Amino acid sequence: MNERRRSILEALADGPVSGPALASAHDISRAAVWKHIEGLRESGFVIESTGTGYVLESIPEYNGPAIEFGLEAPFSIEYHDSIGSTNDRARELATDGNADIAVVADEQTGGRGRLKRQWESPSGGVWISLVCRPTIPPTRASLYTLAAAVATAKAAREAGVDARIKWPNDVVVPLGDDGEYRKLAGILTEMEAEMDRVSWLTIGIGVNANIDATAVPAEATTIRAEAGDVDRRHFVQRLLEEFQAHRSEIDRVVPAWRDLALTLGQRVRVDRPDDVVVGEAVDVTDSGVLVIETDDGERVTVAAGDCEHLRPV
Ligand code: BT5
Repeated sequence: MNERRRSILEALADGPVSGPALASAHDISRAAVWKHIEGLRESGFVIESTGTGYVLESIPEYNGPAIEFGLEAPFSIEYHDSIGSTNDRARELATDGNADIAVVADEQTGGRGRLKRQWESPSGGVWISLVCRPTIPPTRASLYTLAAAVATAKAAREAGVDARIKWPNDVVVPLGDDGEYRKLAGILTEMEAEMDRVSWLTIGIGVNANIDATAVPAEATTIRAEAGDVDRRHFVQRLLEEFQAHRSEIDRVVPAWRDLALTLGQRVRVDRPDDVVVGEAVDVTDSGVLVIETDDGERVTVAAGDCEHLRPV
């Protein structure tokens, strides 16, 4: 939504406000005001014309302009009812030079996890990919993924779910006290970079929101199952606002991540491409690398891999 349309919408929300008053406040013609009102109506905003002017009666439940309206983060929203994968669309936008766009879909027909795994993405979930162009070296890129995990966990906690983070970036709900969990959300970050500089990042976030638990794998859970349905428009706004707060103060990310971590203190097994590390997860470094103390007392750092929580020995 462009700035003028957003400003007209804000005036309507505080309305009634007359066409001539809108025209003079925005320094545009009455015909141009009418065009904006019609455009907003086409996007699903219900705008009544009363004797004293226009007034906003309701906003659409979940689409691009609805998410942008009231959003306090500098992202524009590209919304799709159905798409193959929001990450694929985000990649196209990134390679075309765009930044700070969030691609949002109600349903994905080809949702992807890491290593080309399938990601179930039925209608009712929050499937979103952020296009970012931070001026950082590739070694700092994982902080953006951790920021997305923190933002997702915080938004889920506000929705009433006991969301925690499993290293590096799964948002999970604990089952009891021994490190077991069900997965609520996953994150898939892709990037293009040179040796010393990131060109772009696409951060794909999949949250099982208003979905029956039977529509996701058995070891997963949904916001519906944990806390009842969530207002997805508000959820996405809060997620983007928290992401913005953390990326603009990137040094806050790891402390915030630690506060939400379920993995620290757990016995873990991390599968790396060429070996396996087993031990206690004792810390994450300032760049998001996991520190594991193995059974023979050695400290091993792990930058990436599949992490499994094990039962204590
Ligand atoms: C992830 O992969 O956890 C990253 C998932 C990222 C999905 C988002 S949705 C928006 C954007 N567009 C995309 O196409 N992708 C991103 P990974 O850690 O590899 O986990 C994948 C595994 O989780 C699968 O092999 C299944 O076992 C399981 N899984 C599949 N669908 C699931 C779901 N909806 N909820 C929980 N687990 C699921």
